[in-house]
Amino acid sequence: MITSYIGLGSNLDNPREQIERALATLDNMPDTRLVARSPLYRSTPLGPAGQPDYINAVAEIATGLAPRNLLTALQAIENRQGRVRGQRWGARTLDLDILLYGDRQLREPDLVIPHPEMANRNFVLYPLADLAPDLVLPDGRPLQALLANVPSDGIVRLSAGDHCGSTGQRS
Ligand code: ROI
Repeated sequence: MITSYIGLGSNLDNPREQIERALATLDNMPDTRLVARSPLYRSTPLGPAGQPDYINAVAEIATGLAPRNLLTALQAIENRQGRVRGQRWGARTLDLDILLYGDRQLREPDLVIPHPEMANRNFVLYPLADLAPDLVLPDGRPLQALLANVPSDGIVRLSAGDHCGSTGQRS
């Protein structure tokens, strides 16, 4: 089994519910187990203005699926939860991104791992750091160094009562 981190984002149709549903579904994928989930975060949109704030989270999974099969399974979940591909960087009901897949580095036209934008996105790095503060990317960059380079504005951790407290829950 490989440890993989999945980024989740939603800003349409009750985003929190979309994320919670997707987390439950990740645990039901073939050959895959949800190991841990980050708290939920609210983040201002990166991309075109005029869209609602996002809810973001990161999941840690253990999977026996190959990267390509994992991508296909995630896209099926997006589609089942009503994802319509519209404007680039526009609002979406559910976005599931493979951030990391063990130490693998992959560069295919439609599948690049690690996720090429993860280092620039606070809404990915903060929840990832809740789950794996000591993580080092396959290219040797420590997660903490990346975190120090992104702004902390525009992102709020939703605390206990909002959801599940200040750190990730492992199951
Ligand atoms: N912006 C935020 N804050 N969160 C996201 O998950 C997100 N996802 C995207 C784009 C449109 C780039 N912007 C985002 O795909």
